[in-house]
Amino acid sequence: MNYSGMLARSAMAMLVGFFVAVAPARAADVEVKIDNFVYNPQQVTVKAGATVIWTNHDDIPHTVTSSTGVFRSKALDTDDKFSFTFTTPGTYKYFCALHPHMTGSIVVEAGP
Ligand SMILES: [Cu+2]
Repeated sequence: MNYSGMLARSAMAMLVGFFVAVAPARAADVEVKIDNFVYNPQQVTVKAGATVIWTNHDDIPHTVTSSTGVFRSKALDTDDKFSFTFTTPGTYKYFCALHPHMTGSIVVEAGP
């Protein structure tokens, strides 16, 4: 192999190494939609380390408020998002502070 061929090979190896290094090693994000006064899906099971992202699709504000004070969003306007990363296994119930009949829960299982 000539010199430029070796250069091309090592450049390729560096590129591959770069993409492996930046690949995120974490649990997948999970989305919950707020639609028509309902959290959908109402119950979600995730692995520890996962981030849950709520998006308000209603044209009135809602919140995502933990029943035990673990997390609390501001009032989310239309298309606003709120996210929280769950690191500790357990069951996390939440509700909408503006419409307390709206409830949901996140079940967090021990990580992989
Ligand atoms: Cu609400």
